[in-house]
Amino acid sequence: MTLQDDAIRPERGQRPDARQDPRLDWWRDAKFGLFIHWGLYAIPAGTWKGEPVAGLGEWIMYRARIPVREYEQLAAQFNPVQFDAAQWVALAKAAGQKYLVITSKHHDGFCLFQSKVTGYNMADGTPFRRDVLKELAAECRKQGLKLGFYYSQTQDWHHPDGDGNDWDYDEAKKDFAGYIERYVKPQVTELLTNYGPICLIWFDTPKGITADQSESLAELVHKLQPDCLVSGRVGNTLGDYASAGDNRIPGQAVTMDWETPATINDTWGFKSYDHNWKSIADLVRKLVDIVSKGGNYLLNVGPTAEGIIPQPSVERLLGMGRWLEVNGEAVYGTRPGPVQGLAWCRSTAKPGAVYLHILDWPQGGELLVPGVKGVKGAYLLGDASRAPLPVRETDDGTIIHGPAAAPDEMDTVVVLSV
Ligand code: FHN
Repeated sequence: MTLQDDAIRPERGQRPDARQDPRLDWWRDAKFGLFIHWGLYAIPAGTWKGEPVAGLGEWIMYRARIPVREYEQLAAQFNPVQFDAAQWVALAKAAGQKYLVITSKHHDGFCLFQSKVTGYNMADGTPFRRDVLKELAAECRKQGLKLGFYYSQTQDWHHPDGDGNDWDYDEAKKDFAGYIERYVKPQVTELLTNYGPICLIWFDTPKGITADQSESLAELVHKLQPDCLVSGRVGNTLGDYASAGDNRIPGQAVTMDWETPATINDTWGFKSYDHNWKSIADLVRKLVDIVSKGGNYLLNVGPTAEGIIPQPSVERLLGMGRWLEVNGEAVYGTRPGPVQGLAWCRSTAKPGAVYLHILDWPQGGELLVPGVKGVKGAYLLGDASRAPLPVRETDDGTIIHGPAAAPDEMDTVVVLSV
């Protein structure tokens, strides 16, 4: 296993002393989480003044250089009457996801939570007048899902001293340090005080944040909730775990705790005309690829302004959940397996078991697995009767005789007792 990979920038890497930290054990076993990007950008949904705006949906304010005074008026229209925290949490559960991370504040500065330092928030600044994070926190507790908050610590296009908005504010006059002290820290404190146990804070786009600033944010999180994890995107290699680039999967197993944040279509925040949906098979294979390399998959949905998770996302998450229902044993709680670097196969492992994930079933069903020896037995995880498959050891590894045709076109899991 390598320590680093191109997909993971060093500054978003893991704090070296976190590598053996037992606070991460639940996260190391969880493997699959739900990311939710939701905010005012769901209202324009990729179109501003009748024109489609290129790029990610949640970046519309930046891409169209929308003045603060204009953009913030969207808050008066944000009334997601269909929002139902119970449904969102139930969807994550049915998908087999073990934690949920939602944008408490994205780069546009709008907050989904009630905050004493700004009225630019869901509970005080919209007709909805509800703290959706409170409702999600209650539901997560009820349904047994861990809850984390995304928080944009560096970029804030609404705050005069936040990073990124050079069309309303003069960058040279910004007091970024003051913004971190008097705005970011009080908000992080609110998030870690008012919503019960929070499993992680997902800081993002560190950009020019200094090492001292990153460190003081990580320290604040750990002081308020010692078990709360900090994402690698707090910057300066000070996260509890590393963050790969968006939708990036390392080429090989990595000796770090790491996660790939990813989209089901192309955008994070809802865009009405982004229909570039990945297939269920593609998503299952990405999950397995990531897990076989030691990572977690944080897969995103972008609800609409009404509070609906788009149906294509729902269908795909439920499809993944159906696959995990049968094959979850080969995903949750596993570590990278001994078979690495093959195009047709991934592997995960637990004490006493190796799980071969066959992505491309060989014609005739004879699996030649290099490098694995001492196999005591083999069966298909999808076979409830656990009928033993013939196994033969060779000089180079092991040959397993499976069914002639692929039992599962997405990924057939063969369990080896070792
Ligand atoms: O700029 C953001 C983007 O909008 C989105 O939130 C992703 C999620 O990983 N993070 C940033 C880009 O890497």
